[in-house]
Amino acid sequence: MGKIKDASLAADGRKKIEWAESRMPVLMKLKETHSKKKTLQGLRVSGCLHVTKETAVLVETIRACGAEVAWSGCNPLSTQDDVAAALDASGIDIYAWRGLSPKDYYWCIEQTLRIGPNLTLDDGADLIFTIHGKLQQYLPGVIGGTEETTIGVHRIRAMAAEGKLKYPVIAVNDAETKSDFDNVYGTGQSAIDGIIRATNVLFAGKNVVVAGYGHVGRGITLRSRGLGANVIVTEVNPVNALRARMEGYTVLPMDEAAKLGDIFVTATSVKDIITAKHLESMKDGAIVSNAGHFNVEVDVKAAERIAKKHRQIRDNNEEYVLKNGNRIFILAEGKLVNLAAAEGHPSEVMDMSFANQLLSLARLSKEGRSMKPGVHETSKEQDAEVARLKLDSMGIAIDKLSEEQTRYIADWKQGT
Ligand code: 3DD
Repeated sequence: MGKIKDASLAADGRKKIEWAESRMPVLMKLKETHSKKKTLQGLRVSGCLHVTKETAVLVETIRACGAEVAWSGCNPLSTQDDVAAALDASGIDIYAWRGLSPKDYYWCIEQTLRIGPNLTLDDGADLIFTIHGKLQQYLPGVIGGTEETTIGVHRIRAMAAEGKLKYPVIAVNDAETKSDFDNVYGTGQSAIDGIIRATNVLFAGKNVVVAGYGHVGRGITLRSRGLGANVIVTEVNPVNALRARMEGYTVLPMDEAAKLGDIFVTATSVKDIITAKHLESMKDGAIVSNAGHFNVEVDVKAAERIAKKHRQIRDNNEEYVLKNGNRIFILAEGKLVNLAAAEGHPSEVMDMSFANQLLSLARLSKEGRSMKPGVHETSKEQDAEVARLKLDSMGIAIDKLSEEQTRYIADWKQGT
């Protein structure tokens, strides 16, 4: 049906999916409820999101809820080929393989749109970009969409601001039970996982430079410090920079930090954060990586231009020997290191992100036709539902306000 790398990997992929299912209790609980109700019955869903074992659980949940599903990856290096094979073997229309060319990347997205989606699910907005551009003929059938990541929401907001967005899109990324957990604790662990798999570097005693102190930067700095590193933060946003300083991290401009860093991780959603001049001022042996969605934060082309020579020294690890003799190691071709050099976030945290995805698709199936084109937020009630389900799955009970306490909070007359 679709196009994958190697069908013989299906059995291995199925075991990885079963592993993920065992650690995604919230999504599995929602799957039980919504598959009985056939919440997405008769709808066609086109998805563009990293093909990992966790995404496979979401894809099979969407199908169990009655939808027809077509899927592609959202980064050339993040597809787990055994998982893609398992999805293909289970009849999912999947177009994804690790290492595909930019041309094939968009070809895959286009194949998923040919089912004529009623709902789109995106991570980085490349699918939304395509259906509003080359394949506009599929727009009329779309009820609405969702967006998984920070930069994707930025792009879609920019489209909406120019009046270009033709259907409602729910910003799943902005749900508290997504960004406060996936972006912080997920990336905090998975980015370091990717760096360690590609280098086996010791973090303790090293200067780790983190560019960007948003949700993702907060996670990476937290976990780097936990491993004994000395953390330096670079920022353009004065409030985020102040937060980093008050958290005890050194804050410097990148021009200064580049001279001190042993390990660099960019997490800004902006292009050209680490450029040729930074690479040329780095110490011999510096390790450079990106944790942002798009591979624009580290100027890899500049590295190729200024290096005397370069070679692959380990999986997902390229050594660049500069004219000054220093060796710089760029990981995963400057692509998102957590998914390209490791497996992405752990299942336990994707559990909440994808619970928000499913609940948002369910909301669109009910209300989407009456929602205006534009970016819509998830609700506080949805966050509470996801958090409650997660706490239940962890066996954690919490307090409940008494009626008297609820009345007190609502009563403005009671003062000192
Ligand atoms: N992302 C990170 N790990 C992932 C995984 N294991 N499966 C699917 C997607 C995964 C990226 C997303 O967390 C998305 O929230 C993002 O890019 O922000």
